[in-house]
Amino acid sequence: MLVMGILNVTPDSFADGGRHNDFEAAVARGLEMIAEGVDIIDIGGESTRPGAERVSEAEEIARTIPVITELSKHGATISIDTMRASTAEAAVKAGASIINDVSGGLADVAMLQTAARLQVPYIAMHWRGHSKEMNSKATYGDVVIDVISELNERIEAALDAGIHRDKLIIDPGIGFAKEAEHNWAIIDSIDRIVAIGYPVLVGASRKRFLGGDSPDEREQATIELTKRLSTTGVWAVRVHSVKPHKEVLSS
Ligand code: PMM
Repeated sequence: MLVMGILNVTPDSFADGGRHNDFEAAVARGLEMIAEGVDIIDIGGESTRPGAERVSEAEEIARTIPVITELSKHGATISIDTMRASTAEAAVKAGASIINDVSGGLADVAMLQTAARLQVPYIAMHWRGHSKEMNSKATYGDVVIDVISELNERIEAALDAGIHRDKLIIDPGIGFAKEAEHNWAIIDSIDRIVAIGYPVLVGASRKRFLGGDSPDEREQATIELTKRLSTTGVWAVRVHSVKPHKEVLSS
């Protein structure tokens, strides 16, 4: 299982407190992740925290592109965490080689065709709406069945837009329009998401449903979860701390 390291270049990221919000700090953290053996660095300039305001395209590009340019010089495999086709395209030109779209093509009508044209791997996440409205959309009949069916719709849309089958990766969108019970139900049935037949990415790192009273407790819970997922056929986990995850995977 691969480890995707999170590099949020945002001043308001809930999980890292915005510590990496400037270029120098972001590059330093990226280099540290490379030294720790990260497989993919996921660079994002827009917070998707519940309730978060959107940032402009210009701001998103200004935050992410210089960091991508610099870290790609060091041989890192980089994904761009964006819902915008324009940002995705600028990022790929700057050296990113994977598009990570939390909206699965729903936020920007140009995204799927852009990903198809750029011919890079495309991660389609299960998503029901922007951060400001997603908490009100956490209603499911059977969450696993509903997520699978909505992911299948996004897979169809991606294939129709010309994304090659081999370039598609799916993600159940832990914490996006989901209550704690929904997140756990998906994790308990992750084999059914894997059975859809595409590589699966899981992003649960330090998210609220993990419980715990401190960031430290959530970090421990994240590492436990990585260990659990490593035997399920999941392709990669998207995590804040690289080293403990690499360690738990090699132990
Ligand atoms: N979660 C966040 C941001 N991007 N991308 C994917 N593919 N999957 C996720 O679960 C995901 C994501 C929000 O978490 P963060 O603010 O800690 O980065």
